[in-house]
Amino acid sequence: MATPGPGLESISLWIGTVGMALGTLYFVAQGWNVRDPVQQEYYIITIFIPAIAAASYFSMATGFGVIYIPAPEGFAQAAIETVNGQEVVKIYWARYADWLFTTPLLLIDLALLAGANRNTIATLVGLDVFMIGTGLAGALAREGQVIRIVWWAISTGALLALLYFLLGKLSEQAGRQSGEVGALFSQLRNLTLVLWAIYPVVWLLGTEGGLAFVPLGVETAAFMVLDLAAKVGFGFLLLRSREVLQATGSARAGATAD
Ligand code: RET
Repeated sequence: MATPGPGLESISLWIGTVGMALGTLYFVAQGWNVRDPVQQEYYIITIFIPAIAAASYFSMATGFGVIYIPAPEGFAQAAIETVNGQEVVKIYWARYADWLFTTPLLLIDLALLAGANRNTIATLVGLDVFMIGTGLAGALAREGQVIRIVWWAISTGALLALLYFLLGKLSEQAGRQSGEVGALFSQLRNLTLVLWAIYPVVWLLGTEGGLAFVPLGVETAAFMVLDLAAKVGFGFLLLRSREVLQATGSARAGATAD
């Protein structure tokens, strides 16, 4: 019962597992001979991102990262399954465990590139953890569809504040970096803005929102593609420019507290 059956859902979870594992191995191989401590910092952070996701995807593919909750009031019939005569909704909780750790790590990568100060980093990470935490509350809430969507709105509010901060404060701090660091920052920031904004839409239209406009298989595939792009795609773009990464270290060494 707990293992996802064959089909798009299961295939997506296995592609996610293998893709994240290959991404991890690729970053490890690429970073093996890196001796510069500033570059190493980026490798350490960026290697853990797909590594954590690979574990999370493996847990979902094998049925551990799944929980069935009683069908909340107001849910579309298409989002509901009947298991042992009970109406339930299948929720992949392991996604949130993954995101809770990996999204702050992605933001720390961006913040390091931008040469951000501690307060900026703390604000970004705080908003992010709040966003994932309230998203998890929404995913597990049994009090009815309306309550779940209120959780979604709270979480999306945190996302909007976070994206506003990325565009404002963090970009301003990145603007003080050299031209090529600034260009890499802008590229990764734009990728983040676009990809992150799609997550709440998939959630709302998929099973979690109870609307079930998008079936669970399609939703699982969509999250898998987004996760691979936001983690492995992001890491690939970041780590391929070693000279740029190194330049951020000399800028940081020369920077005074701001
Ligand atoms: C949730 C719940 C509903 C509201 C919002 C959400 C945002 C999720 C985001 C996730 C980003 C994940 C990434 C994973 C890395 O690969 C939790 C779906 C706003 C933005 C980038």
